[in-house]
Amino acid sequence: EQVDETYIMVKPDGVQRGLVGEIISRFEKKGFKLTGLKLFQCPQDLAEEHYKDLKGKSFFPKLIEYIVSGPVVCMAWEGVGVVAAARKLIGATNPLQAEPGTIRGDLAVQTGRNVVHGSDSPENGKREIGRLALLASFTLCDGYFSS
Ligand code: YYY
Ligand code: MG
Repeated sequence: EQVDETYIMVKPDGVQRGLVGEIISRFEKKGFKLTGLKLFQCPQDLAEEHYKDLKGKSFFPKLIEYIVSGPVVCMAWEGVGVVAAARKLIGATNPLQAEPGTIRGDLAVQTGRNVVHGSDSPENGKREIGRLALLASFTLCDGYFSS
C-alpha cells in the first residue's frame, strides 16, 4: 500500500487554548508516524499561499488574519491512508456538524476557530509540507521506529 503524508496544523486558537498535546495525542494513539514538528509564526504570504484556493471567499481575509494571529504548530504525519484518516479524526469543517469523538466535534464550536487543519489530498499533503519545509527550516525525520 501507498504510504502518504499529511500536513496537520494546530491553528492559533488550538495553541492558545492548550490543545496541542491533546491533538498530537489523537494522531499518535491512532498509530500514525510523526515525521516533522515545529512551533511557527506563520507569515502573511505563506498563509495566503496555503489557503490560495479560498482566495475569492468572503471569509478569506478573516481566515488569514486568524492564521497569522499567533503561533501555530506544524506537523507532518505519515502512514497508509493517513490523509483521509486524519480528515476523519479532525471532523467536519463546521465544528457544530462534526461528530462527537472527532477533534472539532469534541473541542470546537465555530468554523472560524476550528483548532486544526488537515490536508485534503495526498498531493496537497506533499505540497503543504514541502512549502513549509522551505520556509520554516522544517527538516523531516524518518526511520526512527520500525514498521
Ligand atoms: O479543510 P477544512 O479546514 O475543513 O475546510 P476548508 O473548506 O478547506 O476551509 C479552510 C478553513 O477556512 C476552515 O477550516 C475554516 C475557514 N472557513 C471559514 O472561516 N468559513 C467558512 N464558511 C468556511 C471555511
Ligand atoms: Mg481544506
